[in-house]
Amino acid sequence: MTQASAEEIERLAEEAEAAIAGATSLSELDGLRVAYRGRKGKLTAALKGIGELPLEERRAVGRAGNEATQRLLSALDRRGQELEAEAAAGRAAADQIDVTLPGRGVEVGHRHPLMTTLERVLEIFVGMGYSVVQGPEVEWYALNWTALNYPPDHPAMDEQDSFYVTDEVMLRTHTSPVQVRAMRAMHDGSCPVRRLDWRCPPQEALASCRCTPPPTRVVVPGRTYRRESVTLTHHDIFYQVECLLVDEGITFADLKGVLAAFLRAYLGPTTRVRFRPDFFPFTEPSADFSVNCEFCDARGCRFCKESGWVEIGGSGLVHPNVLIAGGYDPDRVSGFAFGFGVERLAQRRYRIPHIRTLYENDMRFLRQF
Ligand code: FA5
Repeated sequence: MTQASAEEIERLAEEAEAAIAGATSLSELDGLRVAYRGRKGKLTAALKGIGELPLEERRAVGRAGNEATQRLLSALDRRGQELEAEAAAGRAAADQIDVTLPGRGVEVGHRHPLMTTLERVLEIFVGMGYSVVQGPEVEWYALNWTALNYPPDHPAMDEQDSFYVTDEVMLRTHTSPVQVRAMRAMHDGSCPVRRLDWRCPPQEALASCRCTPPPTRVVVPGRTYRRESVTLTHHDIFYQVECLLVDEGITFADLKGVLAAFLRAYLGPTTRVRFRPDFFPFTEPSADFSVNCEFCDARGCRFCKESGWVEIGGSGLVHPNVLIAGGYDPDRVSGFAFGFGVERLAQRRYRIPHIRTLYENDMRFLRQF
């Protein structure tokens, strides 16, 4: 092999520079580095026999070789930096966020309107000094009826058609049995009333009392069950809230005051409240209570059965026999109680025409709350 001339080496350098300038990737660039400067590269080969040249020529070829190597290195370096910059710009473009795109929303869950209603209701009563207590949904017949002064086979039981588990056990039709449970819970630990079988005749409760129970002031939320067809305002499962106050000297005026204060706190200060005589075996006297219908502005509609009033619940002064069942002496104390439907209240507050929508879990409905 004859040694390349200085001109040939310069041409090689030009060729390499052109190839490097046209490289489109870092790996292609690396290939070119190997092709010219590698152990078997073109430039390396062109400079191989330089030692055998006469001195003058060796100087010229040597200089050309050094220049060619410098040009090659700086061309590789320059193009390398350009390609790195292009790659970085590409990555940045790919990572860019388009802030004008609509966001991917995260759906936040929230309380069911019935639970919101219940929480607010309890908050109001707790604010008035009542304690929240609960009782079982599967209840003794003796507490759902007998302890509440229902004589055997009394027709009033038919008004609350029931689901029975056994002859003695049923799904409670109202939260009123918790009245008796709450009163007995006020007796001190040593009083036999605390340990009485719930099914014992009510008179036994008072007869066996060995203490003077303090006043009972409770509010009782809970689910209740009745065999009923579904209408705009009736369901077979529904929530009630019961309120019971037993103390010395409680009158119907206290009942009206507390109830009206509660209804106005929950439904608004302009709410009109109406009491009408009613009958419940466990209160005497008894009254149902209604508020003005919001759907028709009290002019009369399907929701209020054309009356302009929506019945919310029943109330009255606790019957002496129920005080006895709770182990209280009716000659010493008196009390009031009332109970109402939570769905009915929510319907009136949020203008929900059909109770069923509270149980269907249709998201289009629930999202409105
Ligand atoms: C009672 O349940 C009595 N325990 C209330 C009571 C308590 C009276 C304390 C005196 C003292 P009534 O059956 O009327 O009463 O029901 C009370 C309220 O529960 C009704 O006014 C209504 O708001 C609601 N309610 C009754 N039945 C249903 C039903 N099927 N679906 C939805 N709500 C109902």
